[in-house]
Amino acid sequence: LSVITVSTIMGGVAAAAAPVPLSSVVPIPVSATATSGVTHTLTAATKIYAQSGSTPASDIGGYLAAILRPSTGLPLPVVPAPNSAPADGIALLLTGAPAAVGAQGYQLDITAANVTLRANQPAGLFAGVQTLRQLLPPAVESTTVQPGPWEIAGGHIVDYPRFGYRGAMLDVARHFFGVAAVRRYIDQLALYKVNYLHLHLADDQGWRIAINSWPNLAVYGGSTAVGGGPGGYYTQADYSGLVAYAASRYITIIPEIDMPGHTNAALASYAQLNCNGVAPPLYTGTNVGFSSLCVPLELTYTFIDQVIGELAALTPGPYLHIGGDEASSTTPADYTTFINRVQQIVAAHGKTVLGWHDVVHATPLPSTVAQFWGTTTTDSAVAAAAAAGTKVLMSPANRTYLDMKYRNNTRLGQKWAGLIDVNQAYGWNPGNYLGGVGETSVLGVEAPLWTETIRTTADIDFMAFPRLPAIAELGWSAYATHDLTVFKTRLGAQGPRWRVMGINYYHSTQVTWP
Ligand code: TNX
Repeated sequence: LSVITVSTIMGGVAAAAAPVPLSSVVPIPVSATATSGVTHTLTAATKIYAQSGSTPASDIGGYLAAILRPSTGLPLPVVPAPNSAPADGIALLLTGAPAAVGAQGYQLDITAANVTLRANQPAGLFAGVQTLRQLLPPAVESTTVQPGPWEIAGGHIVDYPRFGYRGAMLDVARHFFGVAAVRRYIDQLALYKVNYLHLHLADDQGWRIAINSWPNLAVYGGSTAVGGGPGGYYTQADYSGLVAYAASRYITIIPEIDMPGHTNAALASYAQLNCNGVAPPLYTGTNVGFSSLCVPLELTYTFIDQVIGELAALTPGPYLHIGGDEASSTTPADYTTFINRVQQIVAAHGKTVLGWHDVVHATPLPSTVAQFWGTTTTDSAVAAAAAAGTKVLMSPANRTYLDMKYRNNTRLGQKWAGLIDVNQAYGWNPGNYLGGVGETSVLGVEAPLWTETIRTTADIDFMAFPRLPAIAELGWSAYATHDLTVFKTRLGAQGPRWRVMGINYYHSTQVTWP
């Protein structure tokens, strides 16, 4: 493996002394073979050729051009590819990719004459574009013109994901994050081939999505946050805009309405949803487990049906997340009754249930996915569900929780699941971590960011970087490539790129930052 030499700092931006080696991409590709001595250089003559007749391919070409133009100052026109592979420029083709790369993978060939990216589906082209982006010098991420040269190391990459689901969760309920902050996070996720963004839209402290049939949820239930801030919510137009923006980055948004617990904001907004008919006050603390929807009340299910109906209509993706965690104010019998009924409501609206793994204590539908958030490597109820066919999304709290502190003195975050620095975030295997939940039961991995202590985009950056790329690599890269030392070299090499991008990352002492 070659050493990365990108760190000549001039005027605050790293100028490339040598092309970024193929071996430095995060997540590491399935296979990457360098062609020594060969580089491809972007010039004023470079064109981006997109598969003729494919709107997604030309949109991806436009996305790539929009990243490259400001820093390179090159025109980089996006034009239809000729029928045979073009002799020059960057080609984004939906022909000729190996079947083995599947729907999300790609093949990338870099020669002196051209760059040829091939995929079976647009999602694969998008993933390959992220690899290409990381192979350009960090300065390519700048929003102002930089000197170049814009060289890419020659070679051949074949790459596809280990798991189809690579996710991140953002809690917009404890503190609200507006459209711009979520877009910023979506763009960061895309760079590491994350393809699902789970939005935790409602909790005790806030309801963050307008529901036309129950308007007070957002207007009143969304009016505050942890610590008593002003809160906020997405209009349905805002939310649809986020869904579309994410889709343009090949990311599917999964909305979560957490229930029957974590529902104080809803209960405060409508007195009639409470068993005693009295609305509790809004809540701005950080306790959990004190609220519950009223399980015996028929109106509860009318309410859920209408909320789920509106959310389903806003959601092109397959999943709706129903929460189901920490329902300590609901009896076990009521919990089962409730979850089983809500699963039927979700199914009636044509969606697949995702729930925190507590839902396995009810009767999961065959399609229900359980998101494991425990801190142990054994859970007999989850293992039994997996044996019966339930798929598991892996978010072990002591590995993937981006709200855990890095070290005792980390200014932000919590410690209940332990401290999580890079070694801890990266050092596990999602495919055999939880007893009785083997690789074939694992849908994928997700890194949740709870926001009791997180208020700004700088805070999100700090908690997500560098741990999010570690979790993203566990989700994408074959376990045969798993190597902590080599990973940390590649991770450190991302630092200059994050500096150019203005990402406020944590300078983990477990990583050498060039
Ligand atoms: C537990 S993880 C929760 C959340 C908190 C988080 C804080 C889970 C399913 N529930 O309500 O925000 O801990 O780390």
